[in-house]
Amino acid sequence: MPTVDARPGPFAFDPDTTALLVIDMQRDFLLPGGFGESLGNDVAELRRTIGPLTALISAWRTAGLPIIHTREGHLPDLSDCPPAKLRRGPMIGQKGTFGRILIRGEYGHDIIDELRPEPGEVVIDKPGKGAFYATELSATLEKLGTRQLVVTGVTTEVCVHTTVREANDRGFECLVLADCVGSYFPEFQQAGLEMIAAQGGIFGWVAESPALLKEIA
Ligand code: C5J
Repeated sequence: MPTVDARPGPFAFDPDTTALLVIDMQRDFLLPGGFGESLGNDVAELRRTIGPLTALISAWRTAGLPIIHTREGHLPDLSDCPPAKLRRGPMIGQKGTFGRILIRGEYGHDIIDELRPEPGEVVIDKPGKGAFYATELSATLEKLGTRQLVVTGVTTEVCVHTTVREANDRGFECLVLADCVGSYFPEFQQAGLEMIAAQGGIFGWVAESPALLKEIA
């Protein structure tokens, strides 16, 4: 079985039952001048994931393994956005540089050009931080026969963490790739990754993408 050099220990995986999850690599979060930057964030902290993710997605496609992309966002009438989320994120639904912020169908809500999904790849729209909540992700993974997830995307301590925790509770083994996940806050990036691998891998494993690429080349 292919085995990745990871923390807290080797991550052995069966390619037949492993899927790549690419979380929320959306223009609203990553583009200069967009929503993320308008909140005072440095989008360069997220954009450093684009190069490693491009290489990983390309290799994953060549290996013929499943890729699932997610997008955080809401229906145009915001009926799927809990009032509590809106109270703490009043910009959701407002007009931004790239259309209404975090609204499905708007330019800013979609995935960045560099990582555009290919036909046949699943794209899951999610209203929450976790990719399992109020989505078809569980059913999709069941149909694929997935037991292990390689988790990438943004942001490390929010949607990546929430999804890894949800996945862990559902019995999936998660490998999080440090160079393919990003946070606006370097200290959260570091702590977020440490939390996953701590205590014998309480939520999963952490590795760098070259260690995985070697195994699928
Ligand atoms: C956030 C996300 N940070 N995709 N969303 O609001 O992590």
